[in-house]
This record gives sequence, C-alpha cells and structure tokens, in this order.
Amino acid sequence: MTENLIDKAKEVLINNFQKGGFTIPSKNLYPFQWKWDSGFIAIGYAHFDMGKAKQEIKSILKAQWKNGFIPHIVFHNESDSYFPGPEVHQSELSPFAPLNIKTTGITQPPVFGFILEKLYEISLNKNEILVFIRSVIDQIYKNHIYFYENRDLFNEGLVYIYHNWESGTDNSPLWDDIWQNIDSPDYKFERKDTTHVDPSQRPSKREYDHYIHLIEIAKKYNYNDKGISDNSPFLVQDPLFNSILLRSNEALINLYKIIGNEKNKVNFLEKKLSIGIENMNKKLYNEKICAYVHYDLRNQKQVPFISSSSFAPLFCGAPDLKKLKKLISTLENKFGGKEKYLCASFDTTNSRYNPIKYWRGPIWINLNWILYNGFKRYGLNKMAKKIKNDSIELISKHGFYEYFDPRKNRAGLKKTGYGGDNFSWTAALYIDLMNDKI
Ligand code: 9WN
Repeated sequence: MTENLIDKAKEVLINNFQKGGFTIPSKNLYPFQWKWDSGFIAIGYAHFDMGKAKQEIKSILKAQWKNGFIPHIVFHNESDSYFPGPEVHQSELSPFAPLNIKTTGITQPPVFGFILEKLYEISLNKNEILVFIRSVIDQIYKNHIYFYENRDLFNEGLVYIYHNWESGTDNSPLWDDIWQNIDSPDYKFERKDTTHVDPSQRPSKREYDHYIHLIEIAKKYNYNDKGISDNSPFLVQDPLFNSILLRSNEALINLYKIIGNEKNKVNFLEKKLSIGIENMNKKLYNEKICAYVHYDLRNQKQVPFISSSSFAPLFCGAPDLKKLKKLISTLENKFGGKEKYLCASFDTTNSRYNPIKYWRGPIWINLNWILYNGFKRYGLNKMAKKIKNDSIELISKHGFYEYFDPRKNRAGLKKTGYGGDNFSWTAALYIDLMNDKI
C-alpha cells in the first residue's frame, strides 16, 4: 500500500515533468515553473532521480536576473490556461531581467540554500553532488546578497516582501486589513484558475484586483526595488519568508565550509544569520498572542494574527526554550485537538478562518514539512511525528491534492482535498516524509 503510494507520488512528478526540463506544480492550473515549488519538487526527485533534481534547480536558475533576483514564475513555455501570464508581468521592463526568457518581477521564499543541503544529505555519492553544488551555490549566494542589499531597509537581517504572492500564502486573512486601505481599480480580466477549481476554494475577484494593482505599481517603477519600497502600499516582513531565508543562510554556511576556502562568504552569512535571528525575536514575536507574526512595514505595526507561518521560525532555530514552550501551547490551543489535523494555515478559532478556502484555513503539505523539520530540529519528535502522520493520513485518504480540510469529521463529505489534483510538491514531500526516519 505504502510502496504503491510512493510509486504514485513518483508518477505525479514524472507526469508533471515538461519537455523543457522542469516540472509544473499541477496540470492546467499552474502550467509554468514556480520558484519554491521547484525546490520542494527537487527534494522529491532526489530520492529516486538525482539527475532530475539537479535539472529542476538548473532550470529555475536559468531565469535568475543580473542583480541576483530569482523570479516566482518562469515562463519557459507558452500556455493560455493561467492568468496572469507574461504579458501582464512584463519582466522586460527591468534592465536586470534576462532577455531570452520571460519571468515575473516578484519572487517567492528563498528555499534553494536549504534545498541544496537537503540534496547533499540525501545523495549517496557526496563527491558527485558536491560537483553540482559547487556549480550553483554562488548563484544562490548572489540571491541572498540581492535580498540583503535591496530588501533589508533598516539593516535588520529581515527582508520585506512587496506582494502577497511573494509570501507563497496568497490569500491569507493576514492581508485583509492591508487590502482595506488600498483603493485598487476594478479591473476587467479573465481569471483562469476558477475554471479549473471551484471558485469557493480560490481568492475573490476583489482580491485579484489588489494582486494586479500591486504588480502595476511595480511595473510603473520598472521593477526597481527602491521605487517599489518607496511606493508599494504592501510592504511586509513575513516570518515564513525570513525563516526560510535564515535557514538557507545556515545551509549555505554549512555547504561553503564543506567546500572550503570561502571565509568571506561564510562571515557575511553568519553575520546576517545572527542579526536576523535577533530581530526576528525582537520584532516579529508578539508576547501577547505568544506567536511570531507578520510586520506591516508600510504602516509600521505588527499584524496580530496567528497562521501556520507563525511557527516557521522553528525551522531556522529562532525561538529559545521559553518561546518554544509558548509556541507549542499556542499551536495546541489554536490548531490542535482531536477534531483537527495539523496544521491549518490559519488560526482555527478566528472568525476569518475558512477550512476550504486556499490559504485561509486548509492544510498545505509544504508548510507541514517545514513545521515537521522545525520540531525535529528541537528534538520534539512527538510533535514532529504528529504532523508527519497527519500529512500522510490526509494524502493516503484523499490523494495528492494541493490543500486539505483540517476537520476530521466531515459527515457526508468524503472528498476534502482541494485545489489542484496531482500536485507536485504534495507528491515530492510525501516521498521525503516517507523516507525520513523518526
Ligand atoms: C500564484 C504554484 C503556486 C504556489 C503558491 C500558491 C499558488 C499562485 C496562484 O500556486 O499561487 O503564485 O496563481 O494562485 O499559493 O504558494 O507556489 O503551486
């Protein structure tokens, strides 16, 4: 049964692999290469086809901009099943964008540092994988430099995102109050996502207006970071994005030490890692609600809501033992209990929680994977196991969906996997979880 499902997971990845040498997240719904997806996908491949894992990373890096930026979608191919496509994003407006390949001008969480380290761990042939790592690691380092030079406005070791799509947690209720203060036009456009997936599981038209409006603002400044940070109404420091950056810093340090003779890079990354952790604890922790939260840089205030991103700092080792205890009880009180699988994407006790709508409540396997590894890092194996087992149970019962209903008892409702089916990172991370021993 298990073997069977691992084979099925491999099949999902192989079927989503494209002639151009990259893997799409899900047929029709997401027909291009996405940034953080490609990282998680590479982990899945690493367990049975290291060549494909390397190819996935090489492929996304082909689209890296001259300034080190890595875009969130790479349009290697053409497809009319997704909106907004390259004609909306117009990456060619930026002098840094590659000439031969169209991309977006927004990014996604910087996963590749820890992905390279994960490939190193999985590989049975360390010398061979090191040859690959040596060939790409400076590109990842350059991406981190890009973030610190352009998106860390106050030298805090914390970087901002200027679009909700950059967070990866697109329509989280976290952004609701920000949208309230933005007067986006009522655009005319043809959504494609709602033709593939039930609209009740996707963001609203008004939310899409805001998403497009933020892109239009960035385009007005030709995707220049200074223009954007001076003018975008959405400027947020995200604990998930920053934990991933810090964890990737740590991974790059470990790998550069293995490679040797890279003192300057190691020093730089170590400095950013330590100041980033310090400020994550100072600025992004909320003592009252006992969790890490987002910081609205434009309006200079914390966003006082709890989401699955609130626990991501475990992944980079940010919380001390006192905070750790509090985080666990927050998780248990707001997300736990016999009736629910872990871990909903938004506080299940909040009125904004919606268990079927995308990032407003459903469980996402990549976030579960990050939390699983976070708890494991602290030796909290019981909690890690619970997250792992819940993820496996959901996938075994429903299939390789994009997201899942956190409620255990859905009388009369059998199918509680939502969004895209045969979703690549669900399959890839299933393979990894099944191979991971605790
Ligand atoms: C916009 C591809 C991506 C994921 C995101 C997820 C969803 C896109 C969309 O799909 O976002 O980037 O059109 O809804 O929210 O995390 O990377 O799988």
